[in-house]
Amino acid sequence: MSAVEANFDGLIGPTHNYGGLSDGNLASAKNSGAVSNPREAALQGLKKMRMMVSAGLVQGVLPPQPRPDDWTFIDTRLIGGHTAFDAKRDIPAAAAIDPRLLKIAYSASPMWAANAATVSPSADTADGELKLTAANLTTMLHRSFEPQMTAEILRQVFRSASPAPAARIFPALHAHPDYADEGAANHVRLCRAHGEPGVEIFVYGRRAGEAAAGFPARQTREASEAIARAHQLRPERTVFLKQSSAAIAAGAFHNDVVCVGALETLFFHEEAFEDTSAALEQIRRAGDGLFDLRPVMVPSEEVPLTDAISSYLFNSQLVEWPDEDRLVLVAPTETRDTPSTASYCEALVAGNGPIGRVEYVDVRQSMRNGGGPACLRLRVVLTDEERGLVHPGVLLNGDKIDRLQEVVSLTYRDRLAPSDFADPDFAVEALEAYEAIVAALDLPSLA
Ligand code: SUG
Repeated sequence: MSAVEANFDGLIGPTHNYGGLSDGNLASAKNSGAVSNPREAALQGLKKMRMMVSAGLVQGVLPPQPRPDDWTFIDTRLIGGHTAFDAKRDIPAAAAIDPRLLKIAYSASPMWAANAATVSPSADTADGELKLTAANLTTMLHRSFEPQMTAEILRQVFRSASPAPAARIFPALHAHPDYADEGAANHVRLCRAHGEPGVEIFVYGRRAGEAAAGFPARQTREASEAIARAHQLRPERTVFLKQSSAAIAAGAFHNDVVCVGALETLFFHEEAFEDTSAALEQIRRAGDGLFDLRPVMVPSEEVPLTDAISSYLFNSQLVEWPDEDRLVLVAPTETRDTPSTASYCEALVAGNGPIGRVEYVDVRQSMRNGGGPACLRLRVVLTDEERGLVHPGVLLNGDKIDRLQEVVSLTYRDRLAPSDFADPDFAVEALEAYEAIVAALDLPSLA
């Protein structure tokens, strides 16, 4: 079946800030409290999307979520017994009661679309239906407020309630640490061609009930298994791998910080998996008859784990580029600025392996919160028919990107400091900017 891999990027929202909210995410901790520039952040993201569109790739966008978030105030009783949020009344009160919760209510974290859902293309599911499960994001408090709205956005984008849906959208798994799930950031799909059946690889950090010291492992094996069941994946084509605890301890809070895969290629760090040779063997066995695995392992000797994590070499998009024989790695500029990863990349493309070029993109505003190019996108393989059923408002072309740039430039601030959160006028401004974005995407029912 002919199919394309579409990237749906999260549009960075008007409240993008450095909250220091993610334990185990070194960049988030390092930049905690810094002044952010939401306008520049969103424009950097849009520039990346434009590059993909200009190359002839299919590019979609997912809207931000409204922030400050009503439910953060209501569910935590930050507004006492009131049942609806009122900016003028509640923002100053929240700033006095619990500034951290107020910051959480403002988090623009839905921008990292790789954590929105796990996606199984129709070629992999027993009933031939494209399936997505929204991630519950239970591990980090600020992210645990995302899943309901994420599922709603996905339902609208993939028109799941219509008589001809593009995809089936499952709500998030039960919100308990045993089912902790962070979506596509811990999921890799390999295949010969996007429209052909592939192998789905789920990478987990711990098992249900397992307590580990140090940074949290955000994905359980049980969560991944539950998704594989719901998505009707063929067991013999599904692989569950354990992420190495060394990687988590070094700051790889998702597998996509140390590994990325596309088509037959798996590009990963030597210390990404608990047992590398067993992992490759499992993948080969599952892919037998479907594709020939092309592993590209980056040795610790050439790129120490600490450099891999600070440069985000692996948090790159690995893309089949129109008119190019080999894959293109869309990497953050930090990878070019880190000596070990820069020289690794030079040697990589000079060799005759499956990766032929590196394209560097500036997403520094997001990177300072631990979100590279790959975090910002959700990959969805779409057959021609499915693509035709997607809500057209979110599929981008140059004109639509122009429009979004205009809205961002008009409605987003270029300077946001933590003290601004206590100002109710900022809350009103941010919600208005959100409404302008969803209107531009023709998603008015999300307003
Ligand atoms: O969940 N950062 C995000 C970054 C997510 C990156 N996604 C992938 N690797 N796929 C996180 O840790 C920081 C927010 C703050 O501190 O304000 C944050 O949520």
